[in-house]
Amino acid sequence: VDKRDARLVMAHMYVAFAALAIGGLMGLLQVFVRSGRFELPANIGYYQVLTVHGVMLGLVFTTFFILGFQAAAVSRTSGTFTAKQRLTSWIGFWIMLLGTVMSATMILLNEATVLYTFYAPLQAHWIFYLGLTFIVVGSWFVIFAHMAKYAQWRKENKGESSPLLTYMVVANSLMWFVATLGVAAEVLLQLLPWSLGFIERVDVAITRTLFWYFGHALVYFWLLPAYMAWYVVIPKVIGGKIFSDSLARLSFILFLLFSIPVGIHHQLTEPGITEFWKFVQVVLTFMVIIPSLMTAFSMFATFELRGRELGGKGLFGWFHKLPWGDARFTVPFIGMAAFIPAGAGGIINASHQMNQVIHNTIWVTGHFHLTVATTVLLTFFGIAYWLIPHLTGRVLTPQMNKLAIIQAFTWAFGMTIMSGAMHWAGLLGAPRRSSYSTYGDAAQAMEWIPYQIAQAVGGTILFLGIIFVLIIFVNLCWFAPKGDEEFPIGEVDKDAEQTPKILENWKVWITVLVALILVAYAVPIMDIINGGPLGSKGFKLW
Ligand code: HAS
Repeated sequence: VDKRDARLVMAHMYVAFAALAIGGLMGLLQVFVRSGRFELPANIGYYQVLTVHGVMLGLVFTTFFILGFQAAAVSRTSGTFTAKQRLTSWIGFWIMLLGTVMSATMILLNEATVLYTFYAPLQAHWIFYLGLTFIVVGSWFVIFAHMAKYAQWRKENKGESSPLLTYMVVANSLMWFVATLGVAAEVLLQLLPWSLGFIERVDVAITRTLFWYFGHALVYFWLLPAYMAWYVVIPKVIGGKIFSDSLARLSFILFLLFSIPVGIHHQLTEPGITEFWKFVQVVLTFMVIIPSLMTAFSMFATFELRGRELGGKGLFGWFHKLPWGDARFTVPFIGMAAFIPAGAGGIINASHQMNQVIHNTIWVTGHFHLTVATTVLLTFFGIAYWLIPHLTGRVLTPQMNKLAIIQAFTWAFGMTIMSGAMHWAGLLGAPRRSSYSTYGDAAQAMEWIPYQIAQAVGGTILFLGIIFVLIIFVNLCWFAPKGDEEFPIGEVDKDAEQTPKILENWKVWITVLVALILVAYAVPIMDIINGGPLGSKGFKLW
């Protein structure tokens, strides 16, 4: 990656890792409070801490890390940005940073204790919402710059299939753009005018529906950069080949199509949306599981082919041949392994009837700590261990490599305890997003206490993991020895099929995407606007 592009990417990384440090500390405070053994100072509220934790990690760390990584990916595979593209990216970066400072200040002043989902009826200071608008608008500048580079590449290489990593960035960016239109509408048409006193009331169901239209795609915006590393980087790190270029592209297209028209699976217990539309979106949710199953298949194939190439015999002999001592592989691998139970949990959540059992319980918190806070996060750490030194002109030393592997095992251990306890307590009915309470010593609530203590133990181990990763980050930025660290890009297996041209025909996919969104959302939103299916005319099915 060119030095000028490297500076741009590193700017994103500094913000991301600062957010990780703050958000991680807030996580530690939270598990302590919920254990019932610790009280926050009187002037700091539990929900304020929870908001900082969710916003810093779920929104700020992820967005800055992802956009930085995607910039590096495009620059590495499609060529250095032009001055105009780089400037657009920088403008986007500064707008996002300004928005982050505005929103974070309001949370710290306790003027925006609305959690990371920030929908009504909770209301924040208008500066918080304006800050969020800046984050979204800034991100548009950044992704437009990346897409401009892609368009330039295609113009200069007519008829050729674009570099796989750039293609993946474009798919994720398109998904982000279409999804953020929902949250932009929520903030600009409802929350911002409401907080400024221009309108007296907002429709809570609309704000939630618009939020989840964006919110579920948001989770795949986090996941897809991890998949980019799994498909393109990991094969090179293990010395193997990409199993299939077409399969990788197809799975990204399926994510583009099915990530958005599924948000109602977060609202399965809500009145105001009929069972029929909930059913439609549950079916579409099951469609979005398919590209993850394809990814699992592809990864297993890559690993097995490489392991056998290295002489692995028998059913599982190939498994031992993989480079377990290399943090660039082992750290994301632990993330992949975590995605097996994490994904199974997601399928439970999406199954309408089972959702009634777990919805709004701490099971859901357990689910997303396995998905985003383990699968995605460990993969991002694995990326940072080669990307940061690549950009700073340093190398990952054997000591840091060892610490990185220890970090990942520490993380997996802490998370098994914390997330395991969350899942179990959720099945016993423990609510999510609640401070410590024994609910008048109710027998049911007393059952949750041991699990809450387990969460505090797991959370403390996780915090240790954050300290390790911050040590490695600082080392790779400023102290590691100078040298050349590779930006690994895999090659496609020679036996793989030719990639069909249709996969790069965005007009087709955007049309299908818009059609799916209209099918999934037009009627539910009209229903809510017209007073809802539970309105005065009585309950109608659709
Ligand atoms: Fe989820 C709630 C359904 C995936 C994040 N999810 C959440 C929330 C978050 C979140 C943050 O349907 C809470 C939001 C809130 O604050 O309220 N989720 C799913 C489904 C999937 C899924 C069906 N979620 C994710 C991912 C996330 C994420 C990914 C973040 C990155 N989720 C739900 C539902 C809810 C929900 C409901 C609402 C619950 C409620 O009622 O509130 C699927 O995408 C999962 C598919 C995944 C798989 C796994 C494939 C496995 C792979 C690994 C292969 C491993 C290898 C290694 C090769 C089918 C790819 C080999 C290993 C060896 C050990 C040999």
